[in-house]
Amino acid sequence: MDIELIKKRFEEDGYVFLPGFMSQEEITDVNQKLEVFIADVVPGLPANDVFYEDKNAPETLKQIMHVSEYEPSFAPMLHNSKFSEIAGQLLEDQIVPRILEYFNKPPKIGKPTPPHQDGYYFMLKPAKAVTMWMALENVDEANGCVRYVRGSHKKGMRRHGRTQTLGFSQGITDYGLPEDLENEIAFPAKPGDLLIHDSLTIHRADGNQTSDRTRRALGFIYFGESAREDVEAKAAYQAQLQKEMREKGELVAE
Ligand SMILES: O=C(O)CCC(=O)C(=O)O
Repeated sequence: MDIELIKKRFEEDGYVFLPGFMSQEEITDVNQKLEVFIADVVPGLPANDVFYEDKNAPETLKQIMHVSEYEPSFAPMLHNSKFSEIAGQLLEDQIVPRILEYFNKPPKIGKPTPPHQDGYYFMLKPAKAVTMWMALENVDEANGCVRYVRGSHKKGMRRHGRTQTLGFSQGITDYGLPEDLENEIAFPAKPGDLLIHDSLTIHRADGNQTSDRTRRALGFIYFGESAREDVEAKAAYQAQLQKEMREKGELVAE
């Protein structure tokens, strides 16, 4: 797909699907590096950057924040790559690479991703940011593929409230209106397929209902340089969130 078509789809729908964005060889390499990182480095990372469905069971790993900071060999992927290039083209701005994250939904217990808009977490004015999500293995309805609500990026920010989902603390409180359900589209993906969405696009995913498959992916976030972050509001929000998580025993002591 050429860049003009990618931009057109992104602007109209609020997302774009790019099959085969990374080759099988590249994905094999990424998966190998991640496996070593998860075995050797992740067990020693601070609890607020690594989430497990069950914090006493390492095999239930569900999310790793700041992957490229803890494993610098991933930094070029976020900062200087075909991912960052396309982010700049879509945002029509200089970009600020924010984070490379790892997402998993372990078999049977991997929880749903609540319906949300990333912009609610980002707190930007204007809401100029994109998120990319790349499958690291086969992802479908059964193990929890991403679902977008087409055109939702044009309808403003919805009301969000606290969820019980570790790693996705905020969800749209009235999700499920007819216009949500009519426009929701599931995106099964193969390893190397890339989804890109606007920071106002509503998205969610089901839990992993399979008994033997994980659902691994990488997430990339880019802000437009002209977007301003509300730093104070964000710090207050993060502090409140961590307090709540500590009180509920979701964060292990560091
Ligand atoms: O991995 C998922 O289920 C969803 C990820 C997500 O919400 C995001 O990348 O913005």
